[in-house]
Amino acid sequence: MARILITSAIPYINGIKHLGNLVGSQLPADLHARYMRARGHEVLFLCATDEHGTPAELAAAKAGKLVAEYCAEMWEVQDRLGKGFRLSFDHFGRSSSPQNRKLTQHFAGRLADAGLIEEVTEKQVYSNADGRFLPDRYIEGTCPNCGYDRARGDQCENCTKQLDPTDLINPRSAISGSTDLEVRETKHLYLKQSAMRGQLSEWIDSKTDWPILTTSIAKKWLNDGDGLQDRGITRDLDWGVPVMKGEEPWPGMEGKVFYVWFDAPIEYIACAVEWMDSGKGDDWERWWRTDKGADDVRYVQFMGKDNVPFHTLSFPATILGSGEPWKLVDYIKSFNYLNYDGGQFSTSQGRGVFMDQALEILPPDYWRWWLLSRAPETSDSEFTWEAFQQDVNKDLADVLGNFVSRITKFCRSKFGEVVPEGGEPGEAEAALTRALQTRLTAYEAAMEAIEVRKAAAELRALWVLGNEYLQSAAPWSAFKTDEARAAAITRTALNLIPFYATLSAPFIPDAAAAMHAAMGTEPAWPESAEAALTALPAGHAFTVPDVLFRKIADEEREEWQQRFAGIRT
Ligand code: B3M
Ligand code: ZN
Repeated sequence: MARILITSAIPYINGIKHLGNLVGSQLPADLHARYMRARGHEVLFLCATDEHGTPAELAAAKAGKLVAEYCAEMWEVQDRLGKGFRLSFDHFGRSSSPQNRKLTQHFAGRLADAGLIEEVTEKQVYSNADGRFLPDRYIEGTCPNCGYDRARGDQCENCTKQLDPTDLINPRSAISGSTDLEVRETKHLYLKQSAMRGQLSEWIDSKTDWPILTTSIAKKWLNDGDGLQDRGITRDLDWGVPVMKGEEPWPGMEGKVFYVWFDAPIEYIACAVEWMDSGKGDDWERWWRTDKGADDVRYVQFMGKDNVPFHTLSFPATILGSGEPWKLVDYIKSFNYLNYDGGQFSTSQGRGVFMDQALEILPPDYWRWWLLSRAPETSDSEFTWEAFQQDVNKDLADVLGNFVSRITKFCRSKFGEVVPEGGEPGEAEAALTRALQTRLTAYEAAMEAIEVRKAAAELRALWVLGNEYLQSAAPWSAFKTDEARAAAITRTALNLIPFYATLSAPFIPDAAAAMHAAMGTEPAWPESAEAALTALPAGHAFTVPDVLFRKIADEEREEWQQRFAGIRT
């Protein structure tokens, strides 16, 4: 038995996440957590909301709420939706927690003591009307390159040119629209990441088993001239972790906060402290401190590809720079993007299907199965309503659901709701066992390797084998001439239900629970296909479950397609 620490990238607080966000981090992390628990490992699975930064402040202002109040409410919403999708976090924390505040200030103090922090005075745009400094992307104006009148201070969306706020013609505040802007001097802390290039490079080079997507992004940033620039870790904002050197004030930094990307990954650690403080956990340090037993832990992170540089360079720079024995990540699983029906999912534009909307139209298993079986692993993938309908109807309704319903109903009509007695397994059962064993081994290997699509394909193949067996062994025909033979087939097929339930649970936990409940069984990972097929003794009682998966009709699909074609308001 191993100990496995799993974190999902922590979603921003400002709004409900779309299905592309879900499949890029939380959902595959949940798949891994569920699988590892099912194999008997000790798992700590953590996630949280990422609550700091300008977007949170602005979203709160737009909602007419105090930012702390807004965050507390949105945390509730995200927590509820996470539960709705059956995300099995051991703790769903908040980056605004006192635990994270303390740890973030602690890390900053350690980095300063190690000589890795530099104070830099720079010029930044200040808005008199808003009474605040404006981050580059909150300054708008006309693009000097293409004339687009809503270019942002960091980039023109129209011609993609990278800009400085001072390049803009007629600059104005994106918050208030005010043109009363001036350039002021302000002091910030910079983390000297460049001083750690050698250490980081060596660490990344040692990770030969990482997915190519992860290492290629990490190496690009590491080796690109400005990829590992020293990085500003403070901001002139009200909302965030106040800048402190450990527990000491930081002269000259009064009224400033740490940059959201500095404190967000530290929340992975703080979340374990929250977990313990909430009474759910025992000892967080045995998961996070290598001097307290965490060197036995395997730490796996899940995230979208845009988050990779922060997890392969910035956060490790914080950890290594502290000079303290913190656990470093062992494996980073990253994902490409899921697109939506010919374009991109977009939170700011309200384009696509969002977590709350998805659950309004179908239960979580339908989405979990589709998203995971089509996870954007080796390239971007695309959600289309046609593909969704087709896969749900085929894989879940026709293959798995139909198998379970057919054999339980057949048994009930001929033998009653008990596993029938009589007959012996024959050649057909031996062949089935061999085929199942091959797929089971492949499924386990893919799940261990976190090859999500491959694992889904193997699981689907396992379901198909049961269906094919039932079709060709045809107990309804055998029953007419040889009742004992029909009993042996039925017994074999009934045994497949708890086998499928256990194997499928990481993907479709609700259906798996319903299958176990109907069969009067408990999840137990099978020793082998052979053992699984003879697990239920004759005489074991069961009930016919309700329909596990319903089909999506063409009219429904069209209706949803239309409903979600526009933009969420
Ligand atoms: N909140 C970005 C995102 O949700 C960011 C991740 C933080 S992980 C420490 O994609
Ligand atoms: Zn432009």
